[in-house]
Amino acid sequence: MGIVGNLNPDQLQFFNSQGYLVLESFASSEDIDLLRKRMDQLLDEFDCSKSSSIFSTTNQQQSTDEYFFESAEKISFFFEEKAFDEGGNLKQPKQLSVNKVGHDLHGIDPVFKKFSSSEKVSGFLCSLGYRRPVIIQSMYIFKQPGIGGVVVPHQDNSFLYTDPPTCTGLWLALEDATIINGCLWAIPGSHKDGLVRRFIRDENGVHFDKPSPTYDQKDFVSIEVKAGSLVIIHGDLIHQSFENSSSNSRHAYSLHVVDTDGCKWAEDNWIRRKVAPEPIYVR
Ligand SMILES: O=C(O)CCC(=O)C(=O)O
Repeated sequence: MGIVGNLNPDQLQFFNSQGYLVLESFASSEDIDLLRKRMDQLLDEFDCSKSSSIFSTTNQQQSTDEYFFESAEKISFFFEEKAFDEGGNLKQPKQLSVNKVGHDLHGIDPVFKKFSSSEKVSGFLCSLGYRRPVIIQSMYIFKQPGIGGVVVPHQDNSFLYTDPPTCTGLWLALEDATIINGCLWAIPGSHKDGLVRRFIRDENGVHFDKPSPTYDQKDFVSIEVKAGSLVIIHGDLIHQSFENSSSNSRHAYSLHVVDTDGCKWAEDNWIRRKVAPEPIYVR
């Protein structure tokens, strides 16, 4: 079957000028139900006595360990920083303690794989000009009630660099995302200023090659969306999310896509896969 782009000119124009685009009702309530129920099962099966890896964007260097590196080709569980008491025990059930699950749900789990490689997704990647796109990582993000951690301002191209940069984030709301429960925020148009810094993996672990600039919070706009909406995020767009101090979670499924035609994957990215990911399509 031929590949036809499914973004209209107005949508493309918005994406090109603002650096993001919201596709409302992208996923049906059945899609959402399937993904959420599957995650419930994965969490039930997860033995949290065997891992206590934390995910933190404020303390990324210290919390990046072998468990994190190996997660590139696994389904791995990362806890919220505030999930533990002083004795190192979970303060609440594991279901309310996990920050995210990643980074190969799309490659390993049949339910997540089916959604991730669906024609809905490939259609707009085609509109965005991808020639041989691969999903390079996936994350189920919980933003847990009360303890859901902040995600500091960043650009996705910093973490998943190709030369030239080709990363796009696809962020699917599995619950309504609001200012109250920690929705995404972005600086519209910031993708036009290019990539600020890179997250490098070397023999000593990981580090950023430059310090983070200081951002003026007044420049960010909130991206409040209903469950089922997909937010397409340009790889150079500065975006963030705040802590969730509300009593409602804010689940999301996030995919990151890069091209593998016409660009080169950087060997010093944190992800080093033994098995190259399959393209979603080849143009
Ligand atoms: O879900 C969030 O709060 C942030 C996600 C994000 O920044 C990303 O997927 O690139």
